[in-house]
Amino acid sequence: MSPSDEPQAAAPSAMAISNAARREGEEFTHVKVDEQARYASYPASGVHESFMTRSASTARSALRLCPMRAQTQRPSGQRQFRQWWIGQWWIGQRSTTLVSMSFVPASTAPSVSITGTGLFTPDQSISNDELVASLSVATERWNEEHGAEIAAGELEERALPDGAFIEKASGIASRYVLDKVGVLDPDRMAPALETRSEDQLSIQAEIAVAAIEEALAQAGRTGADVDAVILGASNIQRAYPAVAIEVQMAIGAKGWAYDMNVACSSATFSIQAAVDALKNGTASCVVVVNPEITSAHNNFEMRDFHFIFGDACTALVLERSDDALTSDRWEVLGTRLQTQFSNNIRNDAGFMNRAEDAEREPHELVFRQNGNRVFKEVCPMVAAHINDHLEASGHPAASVRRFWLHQANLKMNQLIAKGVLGRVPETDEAPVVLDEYANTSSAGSIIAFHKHRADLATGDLGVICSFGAGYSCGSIIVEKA
Ligand code: CO8
Repeated sequence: MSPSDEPQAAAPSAMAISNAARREGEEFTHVKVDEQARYASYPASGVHESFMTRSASTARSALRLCPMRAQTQRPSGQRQFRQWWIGQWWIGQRSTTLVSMSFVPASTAPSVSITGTGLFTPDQSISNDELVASLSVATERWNEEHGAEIAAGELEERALPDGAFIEKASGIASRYVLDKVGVLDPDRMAPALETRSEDQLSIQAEIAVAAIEEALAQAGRTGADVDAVILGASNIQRAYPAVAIEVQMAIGAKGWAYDMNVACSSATFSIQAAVDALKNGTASCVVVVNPEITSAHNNFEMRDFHFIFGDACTALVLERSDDALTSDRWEVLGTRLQTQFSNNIRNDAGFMNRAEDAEREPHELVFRQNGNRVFKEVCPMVAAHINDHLEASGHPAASVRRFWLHQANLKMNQLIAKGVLGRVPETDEAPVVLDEYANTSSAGSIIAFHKHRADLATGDLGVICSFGAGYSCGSIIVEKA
């Protein structure tokens, strides 16, 4: 008898699940068996493995285990997943259901929702053509200035940038920056940002407040309702005091605030921290804010990097679902983070620079990467990450209506979505903002979520996913309430 001939274990009825749930001491008002998860996989390791072993002497007998999941809803409205295994033993055509194994205890932590999003977009934008024109001038000057070393073979001549390459290789057409004039000045190649005094709001705090105001308005909240601010970004304006604490003061929030940095994954990592704080009761209304001033640490002098990044700031309000004032609420069904060390994206600027024996090359103190290797290594990592997260949460990829992916490279996003869905995604399934915004580091996936969620309906599932330096990867499964 081949595995495909084996009879399938019968799905327990909703009534049976309900009864079993009651035996666990819980009351459920609604039980829905997730049919698509029924035979999705077999246990390959751990305690269940021994049950899978067939008897060598009785080829016509076998034991089969099926993973089962049910979505349940408590009288309070809180929804969650229950998992268990059902076993079936059969000899020839006769089968007996043997076990309905124990429930995995479901979390009793409260449900958490995203109740507002905000976006700050600088008012200055640079097209690929403008960027290429400026770098071409700078490159020709550099080659001229270093003509002798180039002729002596001590330095390599720098190649000119190409606008057609940029759009084809990355999908980026333009980017917003805080200061266009400084970036495009061939003698400067960096934004000209004012140095502010201690009694002025810092630039990073200022753009954070702008995004937060929009997010709070959506949530029907004011700064006085907030009792935690988590500021995540790929570079923070200063070492201390935390910019998050400055933002906390500026919006009139209570509680606590801190900065954190996981590069492009700073938003999803901050979301998980916010969700944890809300679930464990250490905060009741959390603002996550991602002010990315990438233009201040991008290398506009190198054609490999000059086109990649743009500035923007996103903000999210997270609250316990029961506390939400808005009906436009996105319940967080699960969060998952992953890191794996790599030198392929690196910036060595830091407080140790002035104490180091050897002076570092200027290009080491801004963004640099081996983009091709990042592309090849990160795409499979992220697709596997999302697949594992969805499977563990009981949501088949086909049930996900939208993926709000990190916005680094269009081809990367298509490859990742294909690795999850098994087909090329429709534009609608993995919306793109990088054509207009370029890579805004941690803000990218949240810009996509902010701009492309209004059309989804109650019950629609989505995944916010970031990835980048570290390597790091974070996914947040959300459901429109
Ligand atoms: N114009 C013309 N030619 C160019 C240009 C250009 N602008 N740039 C590169 N080339 C050339 C290269 O020199 C190379 O030439 P040759 O073959 O002679 O050596 C050729 O084009 C091909 O280069 P690549 O193989 O590098 O080209 P790819 O097809 O790989 O495309 C990309 C390059 C677009 C960079 C692509 O590799 C990519 O997008 N990779 C993924 C990158 C990524 O996602 N990185 C994540 C970084 S974001 C992050 O983690 C946050 C960090 C913190 C934020 C920092 C803010 C500043």
